[in-house]
Order: sequence, then structure tokens, then C-alpha cells
Amino acid sequence: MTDTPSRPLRTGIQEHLGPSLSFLGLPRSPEALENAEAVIVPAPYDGTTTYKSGTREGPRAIILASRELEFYDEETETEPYRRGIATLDEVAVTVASPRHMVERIRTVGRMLFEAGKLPVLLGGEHLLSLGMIQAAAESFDSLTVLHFDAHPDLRPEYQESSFSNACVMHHILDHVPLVQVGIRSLTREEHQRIRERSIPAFFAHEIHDREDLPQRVVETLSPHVYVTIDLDVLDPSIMPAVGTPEPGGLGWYQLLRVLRAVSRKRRIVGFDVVELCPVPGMPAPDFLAARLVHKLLAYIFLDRS
Ligand SMILES: [Mn+2]
Repeated sequence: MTDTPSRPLRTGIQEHLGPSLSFLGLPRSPEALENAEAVIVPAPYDGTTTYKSGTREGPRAIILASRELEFYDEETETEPYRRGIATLDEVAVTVASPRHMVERIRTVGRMLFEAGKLPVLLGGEHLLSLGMIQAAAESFDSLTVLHFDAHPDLRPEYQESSFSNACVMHHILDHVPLVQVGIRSLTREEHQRIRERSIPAFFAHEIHDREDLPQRVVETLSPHVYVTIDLDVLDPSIMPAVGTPEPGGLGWYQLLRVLRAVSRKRRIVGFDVVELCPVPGMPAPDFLAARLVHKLLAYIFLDRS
């Protein structure tokens, strides 16, 4: 026993610890969360994945890679972390049903939108986006969902369930306008649906050599935009770490140019990066996903200031 008050443990021990398990390795604290403009929501769930599971490892891989990124973004000449980027603990996975998991994401999303935060969901499988999109649609008028994906995910049902990755956009179709970019793998029925519902869909074979893609995408959008990025929208040459790699995807700068234009001309209220399925011994896709999150935050912060 000693009479002298001891130094708070955290103060003394902190200098011997590595970066926090948070986006960019930023220190975690309740104050950091309250003050943050953007909140990272890691959701390690791949409960309905049928072909190649592993996207449950995605959020952690993105966060680990993000700790190696530079704070500085040379294109915007900003340091996005200065605006406040907090990382939540992982969303608890429920095995009750995919519907429960979507509902949980929706609840988390609703709380973040109500607090005025910009949610950044890290998947995990694409089904999770549905919860965040529902929360965004409840929080914002005139919302469009801008959906980057090789697949339109418009099936009403897949393997006897409508709560599947293949059906995500089917659920929102009657509630929120949808714009799709990078589509290059779909069924005849999905293609018919795109036509019948007049969904602005930018097929990969039509846009791969179009310089005016960013402008054309922007023109389809309402004032508020939620961006959902299934990483398989990118070409497998730079993004092989997805469950269903399809040739002919977008390039890095092609995707960034669209995001830059959207951020400039519309208000992005939240976004997600999903379907990273890390490949052991191959760090590049994890870094790409982390940098993509950082880039989009840089764009959004710049245009909001
Ligand atoms: Mn996809």
C-alpha cells in the first residue's frame, strides 16, 4: 500500500502500445466518437454467402491495412482524420437470421444518422448494406442509392430466401431510387427488370471507354446520395479478393473520378465498402479497400467544408 496517488494506468502504459485497432489506428475514446464527423461501422458477417465465404474477415483486414496508410491525401491536400473518424467495435453478429442482422445494422445506422454522423459501413457481405440504406432512406428526403457492383442484385429470391446478397436491391426498389454502375453479370430477368423499372444502369461494356461517365452518373442523382460499393465492381486485376470476380471491371481512377464528381455535385450522406474476401498472403486488395474508404472520406470532407 502506498499513500501517493498512482498515475492513471492508461497514461503510463499508452506509450508502449501500438496503434489502436481502429481505422487509421486512431485512438479510441468516447469523446472521439462524440466529436467524429464520420463513424466506421465494421460488420464481420457473411451468413448468407453460398459460394466462397470469408467476407467476415473483410472489416478487420481493411482496418489493419488502414493503419499503414498515410494520414495525408495528396489529391485533396487534406488530412481527413482531422475532421474526426471514429471506429465502432464490430457489430455483434446474430445467428438468428439474416433479417435480424439487417435489422441490427439498420438500428445502428439510424442512431448514427440521428446523431448527425456520416456512417461508413465495412462489410461483410452486401446484404448488410440493406440495413444502412433503409436507415438512410428514413433519415433523408430525396435520397438516391448509387450502387457500384458487377451484379445488379435484383433477384426477388435466391436459393429460397429473399434475404440474400443476390436480392439486396430488390428490397429497396419500391422505396428508393437506384442507380447502378459497372454491371456485367446478370440474369435475363434482372435485365428485364432494369428496363421495366427504368433503372439508370451503366453497364461495364458501355462505359469502359466513356470519358463522360462521371457527369452522366451525377445527372441521374437526387440531392442526397447513399453510396454502396461492392468491391467486385473493380476489375479483378486490381481486386481479386472478392467472392465472384468478373472480368472487365472498373479501374481505380475510373471509380475515383465518379466518386469525386458525385461528392462535388451532391451530398453523400453515408457509404459502404463491402464484399472484401481477404486472400492470405495478398495484402494489395486490403490496402485498396482501405485507401478507397480514405479517398472517399477525403472527397466528402473537402466538399462539405
Ligand atoms: Mn457483386
